[in-house]
Amino acid sequence: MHFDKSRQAMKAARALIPGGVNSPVRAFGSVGGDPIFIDRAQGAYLHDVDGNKYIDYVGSWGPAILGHAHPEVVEAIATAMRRGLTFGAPTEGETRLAAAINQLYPSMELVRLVSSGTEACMAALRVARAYTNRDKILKFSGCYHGHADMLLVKAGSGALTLGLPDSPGVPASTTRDTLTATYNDLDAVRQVFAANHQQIAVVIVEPIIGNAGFIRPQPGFLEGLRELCTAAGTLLLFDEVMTGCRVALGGMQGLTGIRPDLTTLGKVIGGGMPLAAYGGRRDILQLIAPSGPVYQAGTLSGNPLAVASGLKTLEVLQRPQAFSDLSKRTLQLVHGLKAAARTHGLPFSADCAGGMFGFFFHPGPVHSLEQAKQSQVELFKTFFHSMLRRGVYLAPSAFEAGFVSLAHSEADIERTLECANEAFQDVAAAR
Ligand code: KE4
Repeated sequence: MHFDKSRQAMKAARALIPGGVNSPVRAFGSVGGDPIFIDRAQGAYLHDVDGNKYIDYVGSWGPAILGHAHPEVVEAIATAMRRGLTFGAPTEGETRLAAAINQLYPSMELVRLVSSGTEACMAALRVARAYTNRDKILKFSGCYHGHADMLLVKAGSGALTLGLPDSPGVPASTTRDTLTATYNDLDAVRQVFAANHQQIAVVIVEPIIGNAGFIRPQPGFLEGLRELCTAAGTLLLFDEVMTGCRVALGGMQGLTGIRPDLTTLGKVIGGGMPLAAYGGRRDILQLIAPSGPVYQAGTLSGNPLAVASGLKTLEVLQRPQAFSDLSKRTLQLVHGLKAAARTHGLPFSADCAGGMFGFFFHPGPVHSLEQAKQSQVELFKTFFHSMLRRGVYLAPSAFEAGFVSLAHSEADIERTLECANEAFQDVAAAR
């Protein structure tokens, strides 16, 4: 396997695009080497510009849950395209998508469609601050909620991967009201609430962290947040941009029965097209313009092509057996990885929920960013490149989650585990 054309492509890209990529985590910054440039993708497979084929476990960071270029989604977009790409005026498809989301997320009594998860989180925080007439927000270290200024504090994902959890260019005045606590540490949260009595507008949380690797909430943590928020008149915002329709059709709120006041969604609900959403209690969301004074807008919000893609994706995902098959495949992958790592005596822990998984070169358990950072990133780098050379494309960062699609077959999972066994051998030899 050679990567000559990707290397040339990266050289050309660097001359015109910061770091050669349009999103930092794509740059292989923490694993070293140049990223592979994708030529095309189909189902569970990516094909790079050098003609190499990979089983894909990034899935564009979540959206490609049906597999790439699903024929029914492509046809839905093509049909929509022939009727016009964008109107800047309401369409009935947007109402149908809002209804589909509301059916899966009853807590989202009103839904506003936007173009990215960043926009969704930014707007949700704005309306939370307006509703409570409070300025402070509480987030958790290692959680990533997009790149809005006030959220770039101890952020996860690319910021963490590149060791830039707090970004230059963000005025202190903007993050002065952003409080942080350690994930899964309810006592720490109680202390923050006590020190900021009746001043916190909203707690924003990834109900399973997917941006510091895969970190599950401990029993009682999310329930504790719900109680603390209710008691303090603080809103609870589940950022389900990654977990939504991924860990379960109804997200973590569906799995846990916890009803957040606000929710953000993205990725899967656009099926690969730029679409995200925020929503929640009617008495909160009706403050959003034009029904209320809280301003938020977007030229391409609710774009007809993205809506067609999202509607078809959610339709296919809700077919009988679809989600249970996805969950089964993911579990098979994680069990196989743990077994293979164990035979090579490696410090390794892995976990999954629905079609989302993660692993650390760490004996586990990993309950927080602080613990995730104790994982052996050097072992991850060796594993990542060893898998890449064998035709398995993992997230190019030790602090990201992985994603399986409906297109991943039993044979793909078995092939992946064969490669993992050899890659773990490389890791053990390199130790
Ligand atoms: P976008 O603005 O990238 O659409 O969504 C931001 C966002 C918000 N909330 C959560 C929980 C998220 O995971 C994300 C984006 N996730 C990253 C993957 N770790 C996107 C990949 C990237 O930044 O290129």
